[in-house]
Amino acid sequence: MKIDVITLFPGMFTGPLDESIIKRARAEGRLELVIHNLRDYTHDRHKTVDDKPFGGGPGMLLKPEPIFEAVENLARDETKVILLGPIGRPFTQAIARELSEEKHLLFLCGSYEGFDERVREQLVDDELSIGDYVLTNGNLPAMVIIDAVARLLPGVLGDDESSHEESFSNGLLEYPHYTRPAEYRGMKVPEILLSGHHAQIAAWREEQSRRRTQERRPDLLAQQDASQSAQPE
Ligand code: JF5
Repeated sequence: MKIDVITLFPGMFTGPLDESIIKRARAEGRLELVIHNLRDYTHDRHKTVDDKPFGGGPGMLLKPEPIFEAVENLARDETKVILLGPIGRPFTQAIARELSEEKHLLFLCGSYEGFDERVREQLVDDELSIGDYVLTNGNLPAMVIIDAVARLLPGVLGDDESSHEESFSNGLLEYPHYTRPAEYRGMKVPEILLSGHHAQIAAWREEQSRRRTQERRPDLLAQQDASQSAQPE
């Protein structure tokens, strides 16, 4: 997969996406990631990217011209152009799975007060939020989404890192995990996990997942019930 990012702060991306699993995915050619500076698409001496809002009010908006030029320069027919910000639809693991099937993603990272609405009307295919809070710009949200998508690309996770039993893969939170020693500071690993009874272990884990989800994220169970009782259209 190819991912392009258009940002005012390209330096923010070096580091987080240059370590660990994402570093390996890039080195192996499974993910091609290129960061572009929006200022490179300006033509004036001051490399102006923002301006005051029509109608007045506080703050600045990103002006449309550099963004249109950048997107027109980088996007192809198959490109999905994604805007990040608090008014986007909530990003989920299901959206991560869908995005991981795309050939080319282009992330537009806003700053200041955001984008001229014509960018949304003409250039943007989807607008995503990573949660109900406000950040200084869309760079961290872009990195979060790139990380969640890249680890789902074919061959990126090794067998030991498999995403099959992790939280959200079955709509539930993960069950508790233990490793050696079997007793540590008086705290014992649940007997069932040492028993070798694979079917009973699986049943225990499922029960733990349900309990934990009920306790911490009842909204996830409600969603599951809703999707299981939904009538086919
Ligand atoms: C941003 C205008 C972008 O604050 C966010 C954000 C919160 N959840 N998901 C994204 O993005 C930065 C702020 C204001 C555009």
